[in-house]
Amino acid sequence: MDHRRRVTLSKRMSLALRHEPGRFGLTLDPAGWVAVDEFLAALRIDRADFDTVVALDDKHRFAVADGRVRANQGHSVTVELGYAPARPPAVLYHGTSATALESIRATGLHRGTRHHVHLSPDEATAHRVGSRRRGAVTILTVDAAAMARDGHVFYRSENGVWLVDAVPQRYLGEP
Ligand code: HQG
Repeated sequence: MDHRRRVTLSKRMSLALRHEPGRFGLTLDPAGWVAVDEFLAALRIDRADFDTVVALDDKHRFAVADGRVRANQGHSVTVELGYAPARPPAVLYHGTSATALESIRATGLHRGTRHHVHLSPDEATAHRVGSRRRGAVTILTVDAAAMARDGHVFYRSENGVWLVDAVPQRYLGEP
């Protein structure tokens, strides 16, 4: 399977597991899992292709365990992922488009349609996240140590993305 096909399949799988399971006739359990067999039938993907996407996905977006699959993060549907609160590194990063900066400076980072604000452990990752947007990329630093001290709860997804409810503007800076 070539790279393009893998990306296409990964996007469809993400759509089904994060945002619109109903569109594929699927129901996720409360933690976001669905049986692999059911998932493959619903998306009309064969097992070998599925295994390839899961194994080679550049961000390890999918977890497979006990015959079930789920997305590690990124949901807009309600799920309880069950990650334990975790102590973040002192600084985390957020990559976004330069055009969002003014609004972010005014109101902080909001989670939008997703469950959490997504933060990256390093600038390079944040840059890749921000590059999904049009135009120039901006990297913001997040004073995670101060946030944690002030009682904000952080989670780290299975695939290394840091999650938090919101980032008030006073914790934001520039690298
Ligand atoms: C922006 C991808 C204006 C925020 C990535 C972002 C990530 C504001 C956008 C994961 C704002 C939300 C999540 C404010 C936040 N004013 N804009 N006050 N607060 N924003 O896609 O972080 O490839 O929901 O900066 O790698 O871009 O899907 O979040 O640009 O890990 O696996 O609102 O999605 O992973 O966009 O990306 P998103 P994100 P996958």
